[in-house]
Order: sequence, then C-alpha cells, then structure tokens
Amino acid sequence: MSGLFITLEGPEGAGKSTNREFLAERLRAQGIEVLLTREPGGTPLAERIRELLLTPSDEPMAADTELLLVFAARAQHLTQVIRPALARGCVVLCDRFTDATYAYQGGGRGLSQARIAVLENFVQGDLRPDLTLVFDLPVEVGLARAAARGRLDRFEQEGRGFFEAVRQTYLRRASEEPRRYRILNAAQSLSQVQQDLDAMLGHIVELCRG
Ligand code: T5A
Repeated sequence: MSGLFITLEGPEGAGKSTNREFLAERLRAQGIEVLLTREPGGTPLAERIRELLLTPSDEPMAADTELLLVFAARAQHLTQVIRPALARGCVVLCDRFTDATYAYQGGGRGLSQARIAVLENFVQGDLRPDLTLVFDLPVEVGLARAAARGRLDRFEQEGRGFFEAVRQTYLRRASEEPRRYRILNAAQSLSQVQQDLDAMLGHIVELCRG
C-alpha cells in the first residue's frame, strides 16, 4: 500500500497553513485518511532545528549551514513521519517541502540548484511529492499578512528582492513540471481561494484513490 504525498508551497503569508486545514477537512469528509505536517519540523527533533532556522540571531547563519539544517530536519521528518505514513496508505499534506529549499536557499540565497539536487537525492532517494499546490501572490501582499501577525522570523526579515526571487523560483519550477504543480491565486479573498481548491478537489480525490 502506498499513500499520496501532497505539498503546499508559496511565499510568506500565502495562506498555506489555513488552506491545509481546509483541504484536510474536505478529504476527510470523503473518508480519506490524512496526515497534516510541516517543514521545517514535523518531529520534536526537526522542530528544534526549525527553531534554529527561524530565530533571529546575532551570529549570521552561513547559507550552506542553512541548507544543511533544512535537509537534516527533512531526513528526520521523512524517517519518523512521512515515509511511515505513506507506507500505511495515508495522504500526507505537508506545509512546505523541498520546493521551498529550491525557492529560499536556491532563489533567495543564490545557492546552486545542482548542489540542492545532490542533497535532495541523498536525503530523499526517489521520493518526490505527487502533487504540489503553489499559493502564489505578490510579495508585498504576503509580507503584509505576515507582518500583521507581529514579530518577524529570520526569513521574514529579508528584503523584497529575496522574496521576489523566491516567488519566481516557485513559478519557474511549476512551469517546468506542469503535471505535478497546480498554481492558485492566493491574493484573492480566502473564500475565493477555497472555491478554487474545491474546484480541484475531484482531481485530488482521484489521485488519492489511485
Ligand atoms: N524554509 C522552509 C526554507 O527556507 N527552506 C525550506 O526548505 C523550508 C521547508 C518557514 C520558513 O522556513 C523557510 C521558509 C519560511 O520562511 P513558516 O512560519 O512555516 O516558516 O513560514 P510560512 O510557511 O510562510 O508561514 P506563514 O504562516 O507566514 O504563511 P502561510 O502558512 O502561507 O499563511 P497562513 O495560512 O498562516 O496565513 C497568514 C495570514 O494570512 C491570512 C491568515 O488568516 C493569516 O492571518 N490569510 C488571508 N488573508 C486574506 N486573504 C487570504 N486569501 C488569506 N489567506 C490567509
């Protein structure tokens, strides 16, 4: 038995967490077993690595350190949570995964895609998401939503150019592999975004039922 691996991606404040809950509810209503998780994080140890990544610090974090921490957390998450859930036949809904590494460490920090691909293959083997929903929105709209929540984390303190590169990397990757990605206009009202998700539900349920 093998489950389905769905990831939710997009720049800051795109509404991934909000819509992950919504999608999980819709799938559960169809009798589908769903596991919700997130990156970086998803296990106690990986959540500690998340803290290191998100907490602002006086010591600047080297881009390679950031990249290795992201994949260290992912290795733990895959072993403890994602692979066992997929083996049980669950649908795994994960808030961010390796597309975020290509977008943030690749696009944002300027690390080479080839170097990221080496770690991706090392940590994941041939595991890739079956479906990736990209919640796309203009950088300033997402940053305003993130800022409205209060204190900014280490990534949210980056400048506009960083997030523009993040956004463009997501859009480029989605255009290169249209079978795996679906792009949603996350700048719309929440109810409109959720109507768009509802319109995709038939396709998602079909994938879940194999
Ligand atoms: N990271 C992560 C890397 O650098 N490399 C990696 O490999 C990985 C996996 C994670 C950080 O780590 C980085 C990227 C990130 O910077 P995080 O806290 O998980 O940190 O960051 P985000 O995923 O961006 O979390 P956010 O909470 O900021 O964004 P979400 O989950 O997209 O948005 P959400 O649902 O919390 O909504 C934000 C606010 O907007 C409102 C919500 O109610 C909420 O208040 N909202 C809307 N408002 C109006 N209209 C809509 N359509 C709305 N949708 C949501």
